[in-house]
Amino acid sequence: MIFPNVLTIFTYISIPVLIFGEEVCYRNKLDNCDTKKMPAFRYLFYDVNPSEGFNLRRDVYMRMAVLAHKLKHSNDPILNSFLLVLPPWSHLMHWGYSEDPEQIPWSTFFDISSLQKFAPVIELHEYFSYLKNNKYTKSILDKVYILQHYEDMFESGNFVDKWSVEKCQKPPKLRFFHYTNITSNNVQCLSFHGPATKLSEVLKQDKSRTIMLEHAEVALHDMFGSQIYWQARRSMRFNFELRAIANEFRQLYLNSSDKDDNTYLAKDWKDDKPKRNAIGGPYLAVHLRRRDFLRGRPDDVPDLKRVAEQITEKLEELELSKVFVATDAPQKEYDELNSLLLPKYEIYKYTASKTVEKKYSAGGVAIVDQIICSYARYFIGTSESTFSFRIQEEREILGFPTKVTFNVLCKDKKKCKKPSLWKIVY
Ligand SMILES: Nc1nc2c(ncn2[C@@H]2O[C@H](COP(=O)(O)OP(=O)(O)O)[C@@H](O)[C@H]2O)c(=O)[nH]1
Ligand SMILES: *[C@@H]1O[C@H](CO)[C@@H](O)[C@H](O)[C@H]1NC(C)=O
Ligand SMILES: *[C@@H]1O[C@H](CO)[C@@H](O)[C@H](O)[C@H]1NC(C)=O
Ligand SMILES: [Mg+2]
Repeated sequence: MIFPNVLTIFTYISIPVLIFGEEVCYRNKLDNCDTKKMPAFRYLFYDVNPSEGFNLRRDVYMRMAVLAHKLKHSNDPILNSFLLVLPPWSHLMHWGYSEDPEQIPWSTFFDISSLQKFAPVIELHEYFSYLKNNKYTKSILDKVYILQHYEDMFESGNFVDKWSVEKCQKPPKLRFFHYTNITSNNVQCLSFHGPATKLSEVLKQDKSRTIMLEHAEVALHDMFGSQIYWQARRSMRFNFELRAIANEFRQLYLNSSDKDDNTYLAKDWKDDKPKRNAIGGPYLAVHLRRRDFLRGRPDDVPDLKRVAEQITEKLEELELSKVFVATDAPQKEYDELNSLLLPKYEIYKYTASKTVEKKYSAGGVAIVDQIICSYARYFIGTSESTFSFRIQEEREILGFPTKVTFNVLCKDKKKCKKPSLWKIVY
């Protein structure tokens, strides 16, 4: 399996120069720099509240990627030398884990060269390699900002964008990415309200070469659903092999191919053209979110009998016989749903081989589920699930008419929330 060369970033960013030490060496002021050393970048690290799931983390990435994209295009040498360091995936709540952190790099799930066509990103292990090449045995971050919400914001109703270094609301955590060899002697709490790009004000006044932002989810989108949001989103192409696994499943069980379904994408997301004529494979796809949603959102999640009714109704209306179900439900619940459907309907579920599961973890399996849902003729998601949101976005990128995408399972017919419609912008 060939993975994209993550070092291609150096062909795409003009090469400045670096000195390790207190001072940052900027590319416009090369005279102060030792030109024989490594490229001089500033490094922006970030992490997200540990309890957040994979698909909200993808959303936080987009906010940080938009920030990194804007920094890179800034004329200010203090700002345009930043690289965004991708936080490895460890201990995700839904993925079932043991003591040792998994430290899964982003290349396991995403096509790094695609990400790099939008924002200057590198993996943490690459950063480690730079350090090692320079005989460093640990990483001491120059500055850590722990983002926190203003405490009085909601009471005062004062939602002006602002930031200030303040007293920490919680004792700061001094462990980063589950590594023991990353530390910092300079940790501050940053009360923050505003879009992620406002963090450039913080990064401008702080000359540190390595800066970590903890709880990056506190920073918001500049404009959710804007053109730049969609560029960041389109750059998040999945890893090639995961796409190939999903395509094989479509072909083998669902008689679905890009040629018949009119779901071709350009090789490079930058060449994607606006379109609304995707047909999709001859199957209905349902994302059925269960487990913690059953407890956490009892008013949104229907029982399996209602789910079976809605599937049947839609298959009849679309004159289809196949339904693909992506779900986190235990096998027992899936079997029950299956038994509630008439035998004339065929129900499909993706089950990963041991090899795929080992190589890609629960995260990769979930991505294959998401991809298969993306190519269906009609999609029904689960209300308020970020897993479903990401599928809807993927379908916008593939060019489906909105009415076959923005649908959710209903608790009952009278209490049916319509999902928000986030149309793609080019
Ligand atoms: N394989 C698979 N996993 C799922 C599915 N739905 C949820 N999950 C798992 O549960 C997690 C849900 O968390 P998250 O990504 O935060 O989405 P949300 O909680 O639905 O908003 C996913 O990351 C998956 O690990 C599904 O349809 N298929
Ligand atoms: C920190 O530890 C990890 C895991 O042991 C290792 O892979 C990495 O290279 C180390 N970083 C440095 C800078 O030595
Ligand atoms: C698969 O799809 C093609 C194209 O729509 C169609 O001609 C063919 O009959 C289908 N095959 C099966 C087995 O349904
Ligand atoms: Mg979640």
